[in-house]
Amino acid sequence: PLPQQAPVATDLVEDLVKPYPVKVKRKRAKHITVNDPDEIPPIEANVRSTPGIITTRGCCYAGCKGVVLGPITDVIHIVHGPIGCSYYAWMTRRNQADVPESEQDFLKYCFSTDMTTNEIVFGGEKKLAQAVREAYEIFHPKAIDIFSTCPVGLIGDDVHAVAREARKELKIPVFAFSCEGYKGVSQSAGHHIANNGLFKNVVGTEELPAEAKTNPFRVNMLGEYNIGGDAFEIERLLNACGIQLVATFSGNAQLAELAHSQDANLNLIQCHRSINYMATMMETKYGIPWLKVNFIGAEATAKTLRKIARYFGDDELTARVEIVIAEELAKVEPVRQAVRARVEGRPVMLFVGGSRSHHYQSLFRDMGMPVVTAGYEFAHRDDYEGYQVASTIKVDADSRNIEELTVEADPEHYRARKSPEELERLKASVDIADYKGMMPEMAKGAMVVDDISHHELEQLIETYHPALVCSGIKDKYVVEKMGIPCKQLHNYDYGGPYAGFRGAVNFYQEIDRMVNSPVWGFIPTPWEKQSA
Ligand code: CFM
Ligand code: HCA
Repeated sequence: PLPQQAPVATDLVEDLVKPYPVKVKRKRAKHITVNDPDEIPPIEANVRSTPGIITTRGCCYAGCKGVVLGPITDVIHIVHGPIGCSYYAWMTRRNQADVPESEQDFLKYCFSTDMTTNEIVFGGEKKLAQAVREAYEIFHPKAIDIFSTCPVGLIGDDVHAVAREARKELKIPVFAFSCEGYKGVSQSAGHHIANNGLFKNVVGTEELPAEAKTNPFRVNMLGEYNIGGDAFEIERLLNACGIQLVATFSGNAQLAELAHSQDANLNLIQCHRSINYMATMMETKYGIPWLKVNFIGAEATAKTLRKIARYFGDDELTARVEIVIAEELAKVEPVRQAVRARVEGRPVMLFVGGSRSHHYQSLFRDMGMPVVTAGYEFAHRDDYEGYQVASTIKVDADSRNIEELTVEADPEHYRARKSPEELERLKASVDIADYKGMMPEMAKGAMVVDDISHHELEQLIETYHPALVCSGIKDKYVVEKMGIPCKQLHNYDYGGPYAGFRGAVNFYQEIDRMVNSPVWGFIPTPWEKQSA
């Protein structure tokens, strides 16, 4: 059931954009709408931010290096650019890894060419080639990747030529990414560039050893970056159910795991926004079907495990999954009930990235906290309005039916066409009530705001008097100075994991501590100041 919704002022859209100049007003109004799950209103998304509105978006380099490729532990990631591009992204995302002693781990390092005026004027290729050589001589990594920042594209350094030469010289894979920060309109372009490079250069370059192929339930997790340890909890649950995790793209990931990931027989997508490209390419080339999942929230995790079991259609697996769910929920439920009694009905606002503003609504639903307004920084329209939920299967948002799609297969590469039985199992595993996108799963009357500005955020806080705002570092202290606790849903502040069952317990307790802390009583909110 959808959560209860607080009443909304009907002229709020008009109010929010009122102080803007005419052109900006017209533009921003298209990104703001009042939700109706039965008749999804259109919303503008994935377009250039309006200059000057103070967006919270990241850049193409952030999406490529920071998000998708940076978490790979045994590759040296060299950033070709001014040192700030590296410094401000150094461990701030809190993607974690648990690397065996015998393996290389460069996660905590920060490699940069430290581009300065000299390279801007005379070119930076030589310095880059030298940096690659030095990194190799000191660390002897299995592979090196190079990431372009804004100035690289502007001055025209050929990073791919440097990578080519380095490959010949060092005899290890060296690949470059043209992910200059200004490309595209957000980090989204960087995800796409990273997925293409990873698919072209890494996936399928190794085989899973025969002894690792005996379990018929072999999955990859796609779009799970192990922020605050989420991937550890997901792996624990999959193991407990007897499901083999081949690779995670790319949380706690080593190159070899990604290189033989084509030997999994199902892809599970957690963050659709950053990695749907990979799922599609792996389906087309290797015939691996994919399923959209959500491990955020206890109810959502239980559903996800059942969905996987339904796909494999094995009685023993199904029985094991039910045992795991029962055992885990028995531990979750007392905490959930206790917290719910203290937080129920208190309004929340959610403005994060490209998928969490949707997924975290499951956790707030568990606690009975209504999400009165939410939006993404950079997601695309399908993330708002509804997207494909499994390979070759789409839930039609209007009729709520399952539609079958045909895959445009490349006959040269397409190895294993899906059998009719596989298709049937896929269909059976898709619950059409689930994962249709943010708006079909949000209450009627909730405000949806894309690429929110600071002005809009502040005004929405004054309108809704939320008990909690969830956002990132660019808003956190602005919000807290207004007397409202702000939970970072990017890096989880100092907490996590929040995925799976243990994660849900962590999250309930954390939110309880935050919204019920007496400290907020000492900071008057703007509306308390006004009435004083
Ligand atoms: Fe996917 Fe992410 Fe997100 Fe994302 Fe990001 Fe992130 Fe995010 Mo920050 S991949 S879209 S580009 S779930 S870094 S781990 S928290 S904005 S909501
Ligand atoms: C990025 C990474 C980021 C930023 C988080 C924030 C992350 O976009 O460059 O603004 O708080 O999750 O670390 O999304």
